[in-house]
Amino acid sequence: MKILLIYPYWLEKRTRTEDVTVPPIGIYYIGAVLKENHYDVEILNWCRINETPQKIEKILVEKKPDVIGFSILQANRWGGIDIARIAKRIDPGVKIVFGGVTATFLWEHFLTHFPEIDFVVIGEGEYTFLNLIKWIQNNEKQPITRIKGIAFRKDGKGVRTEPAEPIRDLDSLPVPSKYFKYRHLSLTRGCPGKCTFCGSPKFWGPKIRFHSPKYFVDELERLYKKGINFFYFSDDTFSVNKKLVIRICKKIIEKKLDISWVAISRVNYMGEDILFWMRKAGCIQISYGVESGSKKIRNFLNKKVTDAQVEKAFAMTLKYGILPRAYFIYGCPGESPGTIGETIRLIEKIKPLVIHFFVLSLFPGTALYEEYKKNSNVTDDIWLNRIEDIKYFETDPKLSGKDVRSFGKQLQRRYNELIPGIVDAVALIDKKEFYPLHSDFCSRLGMTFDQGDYAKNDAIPEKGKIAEKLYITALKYYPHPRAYLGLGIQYQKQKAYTESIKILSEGIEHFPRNEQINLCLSVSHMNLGSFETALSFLLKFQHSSQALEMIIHCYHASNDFKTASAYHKKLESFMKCQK
Ligand code: B12
Ligand code: SF4
Repeated sequence: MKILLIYPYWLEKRTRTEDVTVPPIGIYYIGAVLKENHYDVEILNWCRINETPQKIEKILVEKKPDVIGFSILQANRWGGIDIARIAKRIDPGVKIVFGGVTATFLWEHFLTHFPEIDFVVIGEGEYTFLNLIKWIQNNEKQPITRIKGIAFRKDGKGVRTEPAEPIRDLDSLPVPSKYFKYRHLSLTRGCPGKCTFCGSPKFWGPKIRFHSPKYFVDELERLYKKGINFFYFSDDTFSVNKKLVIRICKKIIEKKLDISWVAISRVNYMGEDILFWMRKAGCIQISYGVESGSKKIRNFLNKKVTDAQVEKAFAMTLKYGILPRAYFIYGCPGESPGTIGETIRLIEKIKPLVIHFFVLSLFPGTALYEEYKKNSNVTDDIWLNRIEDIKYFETDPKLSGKDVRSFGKQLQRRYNELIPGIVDAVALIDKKEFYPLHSDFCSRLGMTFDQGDYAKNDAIPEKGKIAEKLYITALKYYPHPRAYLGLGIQYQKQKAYTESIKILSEGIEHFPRNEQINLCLSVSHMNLGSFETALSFLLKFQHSSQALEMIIHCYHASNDFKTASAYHKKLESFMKCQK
């Protein structure tokens, strides 16, 4: 029996794609349970297949699946439907199953309007899907109603079976990294919050479940051994159980996993003790949902945090050299120039190093969406439109889209202006054992202004200067290759080649084998016409095409065409081997 698990493409084109190109973690758990039960299962990340639609049919014809399970969020539900239609056209016998957050909340809608969908798995999917697969494999002999947690079509109408019990012991699940390679992990299921814009409380229920430190760190270690060293801990509130997180951090340190990771949490589940261990274990960023500076709006969103908690958490996080990142929502009921002003004042106080501003949207499964349906004639049929979500302002006559858009621009504009001052105000804890980590933090932040996200943002003033300052601060803490390289490049951009040579030479004293520093240093020498000196650094890296190109350039510039041509041949054969 061939099973495909597909993460389909979303509807709208995005400028930032990193948030939507990663398959949900759940799909790996589902895949692992099937593999553990010896099924032939494959995960297809089809979030971009709409760019080459002819491939859909070709691959489905080749793979001949018996069952296709789709992981459905709001944004990719039409992608799932489109692909399911093609699959049914190729083989009307293929079983189509929808699972995931949106499938769970819109199961009736899907089964009513889309005959190509055979089953919906409601909620936590691992064992429900396994049971469904076994049932299909056994030629559907038993009554389907015995399978808990699914919905199916009966006499043309969608019906659901009894809800499945939550998996009591999350560690009983096979570790997905045994079978797959990925970067997003989750420690928990459930969240202590009940925010009205979020589907998580209804999806996972009030009880929070955890993996043990052993399970979680084993999962990490396997991925690390597969060559991954950067991770996203994608929980609703990673630090909800502080003791557990500290044990995990200690285990990461004990096992000497040289990794970096980011996490998501709430400001009221933070403390100095946990931040200390998180940073030591490689945490470089924590995202917090702050949502608004207006208490009235935070109340409406049921975000139960105070300004004082927000301020404290941001200051503490930064102090340990972890980048505090804030999520804000605008376009909420009662949003006005006054509430936007309150949000700006809170931003000025908490000084987040990164902010994401979102327009308030309504998703099925959230309290806000239920409220909207109750107060209007709208039903789930609204999702027959090819839209990703509903913006709250579209449902509130007191808010205009034009105003909301201008609020968004105002927030972003003010934040851009604040960024240089926010960086200047960075104050890190003065503990010697943290100096190497602080150097890592400052140089990484420097990179974001130099080559990362902020480098592309023309609205931020004096990015080069900010990066330069950060690299210098980094080096005051501790020697770091990223800081030497970054500073060397900054000086090159200013045509200050002598300064660049000075700093890069210092870098080479600490990191003599670092290829990038050596190459960068030779660039400065080449710019000063010292080709022989440049060669003395380059010739150590004859396995690198970039170094070979520079070597050829140096010999040419020194009128040694014979040697240049010999290296040219070497480069050509090197490139052939690479192909
Ligand atoms: C971490 C996270 C992210 C991360 C990483 C996402 C990822 N690739 O894993 C980032 C930051 C990138 C992200 C981005 C966004 N997210 Co998000 N995210 C989450 C969060 C907090 C955790 C997801 C998670 O890992 N859960 C744990 C795993 C085990 O659950 P799972 O993946 O859902 O899988 C289980 C079931 O759903 C089911 N299942 C899933 N797939 C399948 C497939 C089959 C065949 C079957 C049978 C079952 C099944 O079984 C699985 C195992 O039990 C959830 C909230 C939540 N707790 O679920 C929001 C959530 C999924 N995100 C949400 C939103 C809105 C977004 C954004 C649109 C935000 C934005 N405005 O940009 C973007 C875009 C996401 C997209 N792809 O379209 C909403 C989704 C609403 C919706 N119905 O679509 C959620 C529910 C939060 C909310 N606000 O309500 N997100
Ligand atoms: S927004 Fe965050 S804190 Fe609020 S309920 Fe959702 S996951 Fe929990």
